[in-house]
Amino acid sequence: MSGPSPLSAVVETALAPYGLHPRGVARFPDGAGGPLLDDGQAAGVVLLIGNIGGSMWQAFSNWRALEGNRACADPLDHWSKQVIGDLAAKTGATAYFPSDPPYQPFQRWAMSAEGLRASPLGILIHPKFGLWHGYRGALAFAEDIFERQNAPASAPPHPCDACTGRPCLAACPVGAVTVDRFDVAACRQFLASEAGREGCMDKGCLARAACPVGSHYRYPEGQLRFHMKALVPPPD
Ligand code: B12
Ligand code: SF4
Ligand code: SF4
Repeated sequence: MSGPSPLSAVVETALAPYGLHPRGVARFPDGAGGPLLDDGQAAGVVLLIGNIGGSMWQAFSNWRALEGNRACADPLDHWSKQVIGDLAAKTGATAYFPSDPPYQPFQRWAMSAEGLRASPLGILIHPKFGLWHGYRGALAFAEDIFERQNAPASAPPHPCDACTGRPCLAACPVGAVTVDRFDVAACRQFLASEAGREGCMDKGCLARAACPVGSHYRYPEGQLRFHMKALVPPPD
């Protein structure tokens, strides 16, 4: 197995205090299919950055508790842009963020980088971290400057293929999660009800919680509530 390239090590070390992790490299030979860099060139490579379980929650909460940050709208996006934007400036990368329109295909990049596949909830499932991981940004570079890890003999196992009973599908109180689609309207309607406020809004998505894979990485309660709040659009 080859060791990390110097840039991988720089990125990993810089992200560690924030509880963020490099989450694999998506490659675009000859720039085909990749995003554009700040200088208009096509990117050759994108390094994904994200959280694993509650890894970022303490650092983010500490930042959010500071006087000047308490009233910040979209605080997690703001924090991610500070941390990952700084790193982009230091490494000469173009930074991309998942919530910025036009939406970049973060999930497609992650599928290519780590061989992950989607669960019935639409969230990509990781064989070890289950549904408890997300993406906070990505660094795009012109050249493929990351060392290639030895390719695994086969794609990582997709946990949903071997899942008996698929408990995530049965756990949603309003049947919003099906194999074919995630019914956003039904989910949001339930979240606005009293049962929804006491259930998913307070404890996190019951369908996500029902998945047995990576339960050790389940988000802490504060993080679960934070993400659920973000799922409900503000009243008009
Ligand atoms: C719009 C959006 C939503 C919309 C979905 C509307 C819809 N039906 O399409 C809403 C607001 C409902 C939503 C909800 C959630 N989302 Co969302 N969402 C996005 C966002 C910002 C853009 C998706 C997109 O259009 N991409 C553009 C296309 C071109 O990219 P793509 O990779 O080629 O396309 C993939 C997705 O579109 C995906 N997809 C299609 N339909 C749906 C539906 C859902 C619910 C999801 C999650 C994905 C998904 O399939 C495509 C192929 O893989 C992405 C970030 C991003 N930039 O990708 C996050 C993202 C997909 N969401 C994410 C998450 C975690 C959630 C929630 C779980 C948030 C929460 N509350 O905790 C919920 C799911 C609710 C639940 N019950 O589980 C994560 C997924 C991480 C992962 N491990 O895969 C992402 C990547 C954001 C992140 N910061 O990590 N989301
Ligand atoms: S409960 Fe089963 S089908 Fe659902 S996400 Fe988890 S492994 Fe996949
Ligand atoms: S948040 Fe609640 S209503 Fe929405 S999909 Fe998850 S379990 Fe269903």
